Amino acid sequence: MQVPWNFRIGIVILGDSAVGKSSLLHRYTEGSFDDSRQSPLGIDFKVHYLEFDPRIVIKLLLWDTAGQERFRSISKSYMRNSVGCVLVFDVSQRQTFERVRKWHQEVVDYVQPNPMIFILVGHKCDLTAQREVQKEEGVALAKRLNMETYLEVSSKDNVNVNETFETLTRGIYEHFQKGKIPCRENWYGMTVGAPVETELPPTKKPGCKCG
Ligand SMILES: Nc1nc2c(ncn2[C@@H]2O[C@H](COP(=O)(O)OP(=O)(O)OP(=O)(O)O)[C@@H](O)[C@H]2O)c(=O)[nH]1
Ligand SMILES: [Mg+2]
Repeated sequence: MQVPWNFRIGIVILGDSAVGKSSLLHRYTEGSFDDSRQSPLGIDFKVHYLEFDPRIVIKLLLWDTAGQERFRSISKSYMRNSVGCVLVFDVSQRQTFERVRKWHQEVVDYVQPNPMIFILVGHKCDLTAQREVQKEEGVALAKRLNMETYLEVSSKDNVNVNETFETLTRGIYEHFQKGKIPCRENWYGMTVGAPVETELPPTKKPGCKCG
């Protein structure tokens, strides 16, 4: 079914392999945690709708990329047509946190001159005993890299999953309202004012004899 929307926003999910990117997207769009899934193609795509007050409907195009280096060239094309990035690390694997700066720099370099709004996710916060990165470190890094915010998330226990996508989308929308997101031709990161799509049959014009 076609749903009317006011804005269409592309969001890419990035981060090292096995930090839980696919699980996060699955939890957000399907509402469940599935331990058995694997995407062999290195890319997955979902559509999700969000509604803000007063009745602003946002169509999210959500791109799940694979963390492994061999998939990087595929991931790049999705970076280019996104305006938002969920940058994920695993709080129980310190090296994934240490690579966040590198991911951030790579994305910024690659998408310029287009803007990219980031949110930092410390994932698998349910793994309390194995934790190797503290919340304060995530907060400080998100601030230093000028990201929207830092959230501690668990797809397994459904903690802060909706908040991640809602906070990022709201941040993008606010940037747009402040004129910080230009709408360029041939760039699909953010599309505005799309026609309202309905499934209603076309109305007959008065005096029309046909049909
Ligand atoms: N404890 C815990 N484990 C999780 C969570 N989210 C994902 N996992 C596990 O982490 C592993 C990797 O999850 P994926 O979602 O496949 O990770 P990915 O980032 O998509 O990995 P790539 O596609 O290889 O880049 C799986 O065994 C998941 O079950 C979580 O919130 N908590
Ligand atoms: Mg994956």
